[in-house]
Formats: sequence, structure tokens, C-alpha cells
Amino acid sequence: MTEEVTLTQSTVLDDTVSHLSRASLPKILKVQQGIVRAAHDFMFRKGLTQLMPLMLSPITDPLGNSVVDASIGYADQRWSLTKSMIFHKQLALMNPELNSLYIVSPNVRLEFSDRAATGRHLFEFTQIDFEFKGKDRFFVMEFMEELVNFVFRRLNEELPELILELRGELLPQYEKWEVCRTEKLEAALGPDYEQIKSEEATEPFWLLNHKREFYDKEDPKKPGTYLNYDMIWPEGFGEGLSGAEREHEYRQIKKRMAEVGTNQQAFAHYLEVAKEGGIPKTAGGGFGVERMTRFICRLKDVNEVTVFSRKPFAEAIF
Ligand code: ASN
Repeated sequence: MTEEVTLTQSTVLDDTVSHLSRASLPKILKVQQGIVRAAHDFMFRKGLTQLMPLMLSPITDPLGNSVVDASIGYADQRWSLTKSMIFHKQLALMNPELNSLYIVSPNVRLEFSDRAATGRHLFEFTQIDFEFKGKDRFFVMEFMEELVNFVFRRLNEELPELILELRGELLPQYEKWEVCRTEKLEAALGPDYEQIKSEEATEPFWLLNHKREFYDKEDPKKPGTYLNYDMIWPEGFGEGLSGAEREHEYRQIKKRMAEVGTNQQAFAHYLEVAKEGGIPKTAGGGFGVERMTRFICRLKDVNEVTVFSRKPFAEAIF
């Protein structure tokens, strides 16, 4: 019995050491560093203000209750680990002098076991999350297209040998970004539409109108459809960004919360701000840093980007 336990532990330790000792890892990390560096530069040039991330708050993104909730008790309050900083992005833009912001934001999402082997999920990852006051989806989608081409150009210039080695060729510039609607793709390709279309695609594309959280704005012209957008990487790499125009009007937020089954008590203060007309009209999005690295380096699993494995349901010791 004791022997067996020792054996199991040493296997995990061996796996952990070989994971962090991979010869390819420093190269992958250098590419990831290049992405973050270029993204910072792009944000600076575009005038977005950087906020430091928060890891704890009484409210966080409910994510449609799709992950295990993680919270701790401190100073007589419950604090949730950040799943995304969506609400803090909106609230920070209440400052009349602040019009756009971004955060390199660590997110903890304790995925269920059905996402253990997707190759796209980590239970802890970083997204670059951004938000604009008074802008719409067209603006944000164009902003992201420009960002991708800017980052890819930079990587080709700064790390050409690494890109050639890891990707097999230099990075492209994408000209036309196809825009698809979820309901149409689903009708044509069935429930696996996103993966099928991603595998067929050679360029990133947009997917509009997902059913998601209450903060994604409902289209006033077409109730039951939503002004949100996912950017999907081609070659089967799947979702790379999600974002939306936001609900900011109290009545509409209440209606959407009732529809998606939000615990409104938990959002009492947020609702109070909304009731006073305090939530600004914004749009934004966030892209996964590790997923962009995975796409660029054409890695089988996003966990190949990590130094310390964060694969859902895989045992970790560090
Ligand atoms: N970052 C996303 C957004 O801006 C939210 C999320 O990650 N769930 O819409």
C-alpha cells in the first residue's frame, strides 16, 4: 500500500519535471513573451489605459455556471477567484476621464472533467481583456483584427527563427475575416459546428450570436439574438476571443438576469449602480494568451504552453 502511494507520487513528480524541462518550452515561452510585449505596445499606441488585475472580488463572471465556483472567506466576506474581469471593466469605465482600458488578467476557471481533453482548456490561464466606452461590435472586431496582424508582424520581425522552427513558416497577415452566424452554421453543420468550421478554415473568422451571460447585449432589433462575437482560430484551434456589446440599462439587465437564472442577490450593488444609470455603454472582449501561443506554435494541446501543468483534472503537485 505504502509502496504504491510512493510510486504514484514519484510518477507525478517525474512527469512534472519532464514537463518543465522540455527543450521546446523556453522557445514557446519566448514566443508568448513576444505576443504580450507586442500586445502591450499595440494597446499603448491605441491609447488604452492598463489596469492591474484583480484576483479576488465579491462578484465575478458567472460564466453560465459552467465551471466549479471557487471562493474563499476573508474579513467576514466571500471573495470569488476571478473568472473574468468583465464587471470591473465596465465599472472602471464609470470614470468620466477613462474611455478605454485593458488588463493582462489571470483567470481561474475550474472546468468540469468534460473539458479535460479538449486541448483548449486550462483551469488557470491569462486573457488580455479590453473594453471601450461608447464603441460598438464593429469597432471592437476591427480592433482585434488589427491587433492580430500587428502582433504577427512583430513576431515575424523579432523572432523569425523561432517562428520558423515552431510553426514551420512565418506568420501570415489576414486580410478578410469571414463573419458567420452561430444559428446558420449550426443549421448547416450540426452541434459540432464551431470545431468543424475551425478545421475547414485557413483564416480566423468571427462567430456572431452565442447564447451567453446576461451582460452580452440582446439585439433590440431581433430579440432573442445577441450582439456578441467570438473570434475562432483556423486549422481546428477553435475559440481565441470572446466579447460583446454590453447590456447597460437596468431593466434590460434585470430581464436578462431572470432569463439566464442569475443569483440577483449576489449582484445587488451592481444592480444598484445600473438602476442609477451608472453602467456606461461599452463593448469589448478578451483573448487567451496561451491559446494564441498555441495557435502560433501549432501545438497539439494548450497545456504545452505551461511550465506547470494546468490541465483540468490532471494531478498537479506544484
Ligand atoms: N473577456 C470576455 C469579454 O470581454 C468575458 C469572458 O472572458 N468571459 O466578453
